[in-house]
Amino acid sequence: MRSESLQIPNFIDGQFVEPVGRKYLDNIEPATGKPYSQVADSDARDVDLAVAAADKAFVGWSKKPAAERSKILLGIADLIERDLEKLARAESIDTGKPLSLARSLDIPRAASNFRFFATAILHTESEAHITDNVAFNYTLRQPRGIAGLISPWNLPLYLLSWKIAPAIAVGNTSVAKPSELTPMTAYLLCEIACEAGLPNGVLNVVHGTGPNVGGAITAHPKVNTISFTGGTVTGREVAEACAPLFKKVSLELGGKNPNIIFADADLDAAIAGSVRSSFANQGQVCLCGSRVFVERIAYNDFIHRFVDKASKLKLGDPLDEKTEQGAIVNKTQLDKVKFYVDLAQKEGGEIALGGKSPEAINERCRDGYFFPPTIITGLPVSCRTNREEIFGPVVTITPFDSEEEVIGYANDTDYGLASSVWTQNLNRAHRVAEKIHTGTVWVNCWLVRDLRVPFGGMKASGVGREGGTEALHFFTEAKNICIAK
Ligand code: TXE
Repeated sequence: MRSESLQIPNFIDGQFVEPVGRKYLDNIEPATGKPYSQVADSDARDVDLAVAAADKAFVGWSKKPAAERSKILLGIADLIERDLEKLARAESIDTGKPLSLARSLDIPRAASNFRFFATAILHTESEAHITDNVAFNYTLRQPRGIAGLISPWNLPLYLLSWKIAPAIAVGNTSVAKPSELTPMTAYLLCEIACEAGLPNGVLNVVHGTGPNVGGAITAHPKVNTISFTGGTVTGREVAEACAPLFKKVSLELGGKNPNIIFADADLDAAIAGSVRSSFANQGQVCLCGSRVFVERIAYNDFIHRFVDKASKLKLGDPLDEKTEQGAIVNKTQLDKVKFYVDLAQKEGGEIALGGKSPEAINERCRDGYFFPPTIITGLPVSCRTNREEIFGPVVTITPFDSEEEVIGYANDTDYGLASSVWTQNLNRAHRVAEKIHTGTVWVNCWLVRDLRVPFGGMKASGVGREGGTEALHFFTEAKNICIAK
């Protein structure tokens, strides 16, 4: 365990450095509600230093053969795996998520992100187009320069590494900004990057608030590529800041994802999958299915069994091995969850499970931000609770009678990130998947992630795609070279 008084510094040009203004923010452990470290409260001056370091490093890094870049990224992946336990514990303390989840999902995925892009760059192809009798064209995909990478608090190392790995694999340098609520594993990653021999300035991490640091990154004229994951309201601000500077932008934003259960589904699988998709990470995953729709003939049976299974999830101290539901990330987010549970009741909803703050978990967690899995029924599809992103352990369940009706419900939202469909009818699965307006449709599963597939949202859930070739293309500039015959 680290010392309680740790002050998390910035990482610029391969060195851990104090923020220029020497200011720090408290870093609070959600399970206890108490500060356990501090994080640099940086500003535009620190971003300027990071950009200068990234700029200086670009020529050397971008010219390095892919095989050499690959080797360093593979080294980072190995070290993340070596430090799995330390990183998982740090992630659990910082976010409130169960240690078992950080150990089985977040940290292994961070290693996979580096390994995936480290090897992807060894297997790229370049397009060639022959213009009959006139010319020969080929496409060069070159690194763009400095990438600004802004990530949220729900899956800190998982999502930050999902941006850093492709950005630097293809030869860019980077200035990353983790969420100020969950900076610890980004700090530990910088130690790993040094040990793996990543050249100075390729990865720079500037900690601090969104407006001060994120705002300075999006406004910086030398940062020409921005990859952002976070809330939709912030995403709009990022887009507005980038537009006049013609930056290339990828936005992965919120969701209000439908989870559709047809009566012909394997109900055991659908219920187990729905409990996970509703409450994993306390519902704080942008892909969580927060609107559950169940075909009316299976509705009563589903609710009974779904409530029963969700009620058995063990809410507890995130560091307890048996805990399945940890703490909400901070008080603001907890208050937001409570607000929506109150609103749901004002809108006519009935609480089928949860809905109230739990008894104290234990002495250590007496002041922590806990809220139990909450299931709400009886709400109209178009009410606010069913339209606005809550981002907590709260789902609504609504019956439907026909395929057409439920497709209408699923699409009746400003968001379009992901959906799940549970059915044993293959034709129906294809039909429904085709008509749902989300970037990902899972059929008879949830959160199955192949890093090669395009990942991203439609409508207010974002712009652009991450993953596989999409990410390699996003972080490079395509240049056509036309040679006359
Ligand atoms: O996220 P923010 P917040 C949703 C969820 C949540 C809501 C707000 O509904 O309740 O968003 O959460 C940085 N310029 N999601 O406020 O602010 C910020 O410091 C540049 C969904 O915590 O979007 C952090 O690093 N950057 C989501 C990152 O943006 C700015 C995950 C995301 O924080 C900035 C998190 C600015 N002006 C919340 N302001 C998902 N889709 O996974 C803030 N930031």
